[in-house]
Amino acid sequence: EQVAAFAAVDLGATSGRVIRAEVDPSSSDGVVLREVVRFSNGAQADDGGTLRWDLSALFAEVLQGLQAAGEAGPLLGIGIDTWAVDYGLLDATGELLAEPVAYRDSRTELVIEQVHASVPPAELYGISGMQHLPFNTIYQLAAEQQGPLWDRADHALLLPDLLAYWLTGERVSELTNASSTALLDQRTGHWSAELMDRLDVPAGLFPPVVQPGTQIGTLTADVQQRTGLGAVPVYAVGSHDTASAVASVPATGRDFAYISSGTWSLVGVELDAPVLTEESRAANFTNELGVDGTVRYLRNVMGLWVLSESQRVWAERGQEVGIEELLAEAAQLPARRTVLDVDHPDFLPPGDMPERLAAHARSTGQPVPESPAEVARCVIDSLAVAYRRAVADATRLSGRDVSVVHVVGGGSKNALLCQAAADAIGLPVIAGPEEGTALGNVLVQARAAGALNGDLSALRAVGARGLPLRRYEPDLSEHEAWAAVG
Ligand code: LRH
Repeated sequence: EQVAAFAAVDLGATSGRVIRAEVDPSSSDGVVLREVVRFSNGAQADDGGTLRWDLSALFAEVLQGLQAAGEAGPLLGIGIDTWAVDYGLLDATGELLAEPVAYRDSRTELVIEQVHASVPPAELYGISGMQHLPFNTIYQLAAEQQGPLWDRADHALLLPDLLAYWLTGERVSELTNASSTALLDQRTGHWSAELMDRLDVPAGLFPPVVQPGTQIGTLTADVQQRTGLGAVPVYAVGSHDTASAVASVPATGRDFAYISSGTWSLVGVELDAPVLTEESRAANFTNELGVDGTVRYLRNVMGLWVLSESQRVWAERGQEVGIEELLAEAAQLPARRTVLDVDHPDFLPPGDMPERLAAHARSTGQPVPESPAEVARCVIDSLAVAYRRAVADATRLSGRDVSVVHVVGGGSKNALLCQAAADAIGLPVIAGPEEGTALGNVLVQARAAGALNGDLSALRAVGARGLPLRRYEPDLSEHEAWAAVG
């Protein structure tokens, strides 16, 4: 009997991977993931200083990965997820007009006020449900309107949809990622004609919205030839990586909070309906749409980006420090010596994080982290405090009680951070799966292809089988010290 095999394409801001997944609901493992290709990623400044993704190069990596994934046997489906909010503009013939601008570029700074003059923030929140992030697509498009490509832009595709277009020739807007643009109407799950009209965005710029689990198309003849694959279907999954990550949470009940921990840490709860109160807006909580009608009520915490960017800067100066070594040394240092607001906009753009952390430490009268290990300790502690606040706010504002916190994604391997999170929040942390995003991607396409069935909790149960999860109990004496920080 042939197992059902799928390929998950999962692109993150610092690395991308293609994973071959074998799905067998009758086996003790349920889903087995095998990474076939991994490549690094990062935005680069172009000649004019604009930060861009080299999506064409990433697509070449994706094709190689798909080829490798198919070498072990036929694929029943392909699903794609990436980070949210970014997009490519296409001309009338479907050609990409320029490599996509990366969300950490500063181009929106000058247009946010203009957008808010057309649509006041409170009104915008009522329609879109999105927290204010300066890089939300709505602001990026406003900057684009003043740029050279706008007149030739007939179509916009969010990045996973753009990759799917290149694979299949079909253009769609997948729902979970579309919600991250702040141009979707929360109440209908479709593009807001009203917002688009008031912001002079042509109504048909983005293609119609499809639900995760929709078949987008099949591989084009050209892609088949380049990958050695057949006419494999490409399915829309939770194409916003965070949607797929949260779909993989190995929870049995509903009383959980999650931290999707990668470049960002997305911290919140899963709800059936959005929270659109003024208090929620003021607390900068977002209502992102998830798979199967769920709402991810969460806040973006700046995440391990601050540390990976520090490592990049040290390496540039000839001081390579591996993450394992850094964390082992940080674990020897006293906790909470310096706790900073890592969500401050200063930490959003690429650059000299150790220096920015030092400046924040000085201005708040705390010891300046000097060595790499001290910087790591400071980042971990600051994240733990940000997690504590986000979980407290999410539960208070939504009324959802939580008894456990699931950490999924690459950051689930970080034992120091997981224990600090458990201690700071005062709840057990369950860490894993590490490749949560790929797992969530696979669960949704496997159901669409008929290899799995059931609701989200049934999918989660299959995905959870055989996972090496780790549990961190909160140390209650430590909890008091964390709580005292705020
Ligand atoms: C995480 C993520 C997050 C978004 C950000 C742009 O990768 O998708 O959910 O807010 O990137």
